[in-house]
Amino acid sequence: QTTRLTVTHLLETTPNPSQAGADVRHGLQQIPKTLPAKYFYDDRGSQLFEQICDLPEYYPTRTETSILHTAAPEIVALTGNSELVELGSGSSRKTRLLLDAYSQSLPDKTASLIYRAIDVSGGILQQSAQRLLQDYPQLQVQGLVGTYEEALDHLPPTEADSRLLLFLGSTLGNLKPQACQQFLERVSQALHPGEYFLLGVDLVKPKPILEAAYNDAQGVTAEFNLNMLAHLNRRFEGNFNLKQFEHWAFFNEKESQIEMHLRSTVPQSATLRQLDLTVDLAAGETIQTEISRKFKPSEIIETLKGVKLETRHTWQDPQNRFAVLLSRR
Ligand code: AVJ
Repeated sequence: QTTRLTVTHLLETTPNPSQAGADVRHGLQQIPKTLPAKYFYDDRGSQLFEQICDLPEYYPTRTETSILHTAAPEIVALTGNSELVELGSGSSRKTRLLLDAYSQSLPDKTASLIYRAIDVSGGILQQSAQRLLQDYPQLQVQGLVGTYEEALDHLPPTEADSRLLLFLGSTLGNLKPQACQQFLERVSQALHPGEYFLLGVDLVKPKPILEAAYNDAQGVTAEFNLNMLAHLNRRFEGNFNLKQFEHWAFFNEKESQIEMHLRSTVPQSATLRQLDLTVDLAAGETIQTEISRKFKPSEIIETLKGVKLETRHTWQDPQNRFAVLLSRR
């Protein structure tokens, strides 16, 4: 039997390890202080995120899943024999809907389906890949542990007729407009003409619904937010005292984005020894840990068009909470 799983660690092959944490240093020296959202996702953070996805208040995952349930056979019909590449694969739970549809379209039992999963969290990647192999006998999985940028630069040539690049869950919303534009340019460059991009985005909606989704009653989102400091403590020999911070999330209507912050409840300082960095915080001072932009479909279609990605189909739920767009390079 051939090997059906390979996992490559891009982080460990980063040419310049002295750059590690440069983004943390930069963010903590900004006014106001910020931290990159990707630091949510150590193995513990990815687990907490999975819990968030099941919360009653957190509608995006459930809504996108229901959209994909309907859309999957249509996506297969539109894209044909494609390998799947996913940025931020996590548990790959939603991907299964596509794998189901693609598996059914394979010509015979000897044909194979290729799935390249990219995630910064090696633990969740390994675990999800193993589960997929048990459930999909014709599947070959390549795991790439690394950031989106690293992965887009390391995409191997396609073995199938085409490629479908997945970017689900509205992770695009974590990027400010300029970074978003640059990221999509990179996506477009990574695709050959005729290949596809499937994008899931959360849509603008009334503030109470949005704010409830990021302030759940069980406090899982608060724990997820605070875990970023625990991650930094582990990763960079830090001493952030999690008890002296509180979760703060609100919808900024002007920017059309949820903002998550960690608010210092006392005057304090913390050191990240490995970065040789000490940060001082006043009582009430905040560190922004995430923006989660909420989009209008027309605006996204325009942005995609600007980077040569032509939207072929848009699916939305009946309440227009979330949209899934299929674009072609
Ligand atoms: C995975 C980035 C889309 O912004 O809704 C969930 C992350 N943060 N609850 C989002 C998140 C707080 C999520 N994204």
